[in-house]
Amino acid sequence: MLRQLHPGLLLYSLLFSALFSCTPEQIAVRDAWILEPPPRSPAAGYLTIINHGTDPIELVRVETNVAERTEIHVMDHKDGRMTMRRATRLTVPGHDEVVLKSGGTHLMLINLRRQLQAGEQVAFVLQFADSTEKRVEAQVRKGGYATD
Ligand SMILES: [Cu+2]
Repeated sequence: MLRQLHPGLLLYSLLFSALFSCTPEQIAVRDAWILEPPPRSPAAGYLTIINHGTDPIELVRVETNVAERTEIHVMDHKDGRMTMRRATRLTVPGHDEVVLKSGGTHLMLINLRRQLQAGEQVAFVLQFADSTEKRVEAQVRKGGYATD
């Protein structure tokens, strides 16, 4: 024998399944900031990318309209010296995070279109290999500032 489902209960169960079928955001970005550069110099940018998903994610492109281009730079140890090298992508393993920080991996804003001043906010778009785009705001800070 078929019993009719109460309409309210049906709506409730639909909402319930909708809530649990949508996946939470896989990528989160926090603590984005830029070190205030000396005049006519490139600027270094730092941030933390968190991957909440199981699969690795890859940052493939970074853009901001304050610079002609933004590169991902990684540090290499060579004969006891640190050198920086451009990387074409940055991988964040599943359930992990990558911290871009002073002395380590960083963003390099090359050919700034204007002088950046401490206190201002700069918008960035981060593009990942799966074509996810993430907009972040980075604050310009003076050197020696604690990162968080
Ligand atoms: Cu660099």
